[in-house]
Amino acid sequence: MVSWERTGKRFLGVLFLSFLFLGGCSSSRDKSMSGKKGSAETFEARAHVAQGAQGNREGVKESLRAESMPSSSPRPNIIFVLTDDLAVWDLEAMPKLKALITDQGTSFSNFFVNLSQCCPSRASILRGQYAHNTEIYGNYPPEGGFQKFHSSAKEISTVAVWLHDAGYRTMLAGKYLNGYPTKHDLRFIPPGWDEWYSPVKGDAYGQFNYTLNENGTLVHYGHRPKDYGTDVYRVKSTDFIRRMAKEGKPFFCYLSVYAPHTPATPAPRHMNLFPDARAPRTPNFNEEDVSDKPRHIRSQPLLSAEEIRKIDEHHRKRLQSLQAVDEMIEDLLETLTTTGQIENTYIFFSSDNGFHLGNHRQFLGKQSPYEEEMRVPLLVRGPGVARGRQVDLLTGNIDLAPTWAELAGVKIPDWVDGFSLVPLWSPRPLSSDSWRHAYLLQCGNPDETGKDSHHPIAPTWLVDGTLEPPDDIEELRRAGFLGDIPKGVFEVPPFYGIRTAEYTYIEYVTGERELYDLRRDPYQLENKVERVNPELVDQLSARVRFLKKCAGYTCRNEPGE
Ligand SMILES: [Ca+2]
Ligand SMILES: [Ca+2]
Repeated sequence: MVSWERTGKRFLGVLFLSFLFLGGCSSSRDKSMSGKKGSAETFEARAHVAQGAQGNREGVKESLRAESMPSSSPRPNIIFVLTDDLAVWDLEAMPKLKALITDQGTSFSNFFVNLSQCCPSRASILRGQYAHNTEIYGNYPPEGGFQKFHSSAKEISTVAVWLHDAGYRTMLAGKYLNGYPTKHDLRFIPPGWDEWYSPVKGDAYGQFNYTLNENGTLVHYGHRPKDYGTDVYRVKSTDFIRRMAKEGKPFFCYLSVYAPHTPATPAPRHMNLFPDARAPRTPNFNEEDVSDKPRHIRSQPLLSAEEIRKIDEHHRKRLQSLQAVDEMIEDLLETLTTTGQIENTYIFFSSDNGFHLGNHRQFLGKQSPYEEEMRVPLLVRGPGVARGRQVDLLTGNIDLAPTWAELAGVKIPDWVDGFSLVPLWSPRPLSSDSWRHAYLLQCGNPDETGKDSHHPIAPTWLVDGTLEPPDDIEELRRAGFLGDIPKGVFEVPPFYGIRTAEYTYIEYVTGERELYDLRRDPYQLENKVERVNPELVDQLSARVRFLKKCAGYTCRNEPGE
């Protein structure tokens, strides 16, 4: 039997950041940095990419646009299916998604989130910015949450607003931002959304017994099979598609399901599937030797047999909960076909963050800088999208909004940090020389971290049960951990770092660092930071320092590449 405390530590460790001391990161910038072309030529090419979508330059990107989107075509529809906490390996349990999207389009094999947590990632998706520019570093105020996004006026300019203002009909079904809405205004609809179906009360994460704000009207869903959340969001979306097809309006459908987030409730019809499934036993599962790792990992004992049993059980529920999403994909495609929209619609599939299941001795959760948490799938199908192509350039959640803006023919605001991905799936894709060479990774807000050693538990108004449950707190509630959070728990200290084609390099506020040579060590088993040439560490550190302060143009133009 696993002790409450042990399990509690595991949950808390992966779910909460803490406010620790800011470690000093000092190293001088090295001009040789990436070893790639470091010339004005590359800079120019990158500037070109950055500005191509604004339509004020001609060249490669513009010609690619012309090829992929003939100007005589009507503006394309865009559907975004956003799962919650889905990890790359979960796709193996989604055969319809593979047949209908992956095999018919382009998949991005190195697509990362900047911060592996729900609200920060979703804010980055909506605005095309890293967390230091959305200023959403967590799921709860004061670091983040819906309230901060709303009160800091970040909502005034999201991709929904851009597309709406350009004549698109925009619709969101499912999860918006953690902490939405305020209890003073359950009917609030953020700017830019023409249609809105998002939970405001009850147990949306549990998929039953919740209330949706449906365009300003509160509608309760109970515990009948047809109240199952994923199915409800599916019906809202297919109905929206049918109506838009009749009206002849281009549409943007943001379909944000809760699967496979904890508690990973499957639809009743899927409850008995995958009876023998086990969490992937990757080489880093229950990592044998963690002497190379930072203290918060090093201090974890090996997972017990009982903990591994729980991990496998949770994995089965996650896969079961994804079956309704897989069916939803089929229904979306069928609806697009019967309404004549399939040839003019882009479908994107992704996740807001990855998930670990026993990797590096971590029980269940996210937030760490490892591949299982930071890498998520991005699958795209649509007009002009190469079939069966895999793109391995570094891409991420800040690239979605500019991509959709370009597809819609909308000017991308200069402050957007990400790139449009459109050139990457075109017949003549960009070379790696003209693309980014590093993606910023982080947990929390390391540069503003205070001297207090522990992250505060969410304010009581967030856990009073009357609002959409913020996900992490809900996980704790279900696990029976609310009300008595132990001190001194396993925490992921805030960090900044980068993912390049070759390396993951991380600097924690504790002063600890991690460096993995991904070509030789894709499972991140050997932290090499003390064993490589210090010049390499200096170079990577300088790149972290640059990217963590970047904004707009500078994020798209890292010098020295
Ligand atoms: Ca999530
Ligand atoms: Ca190791």
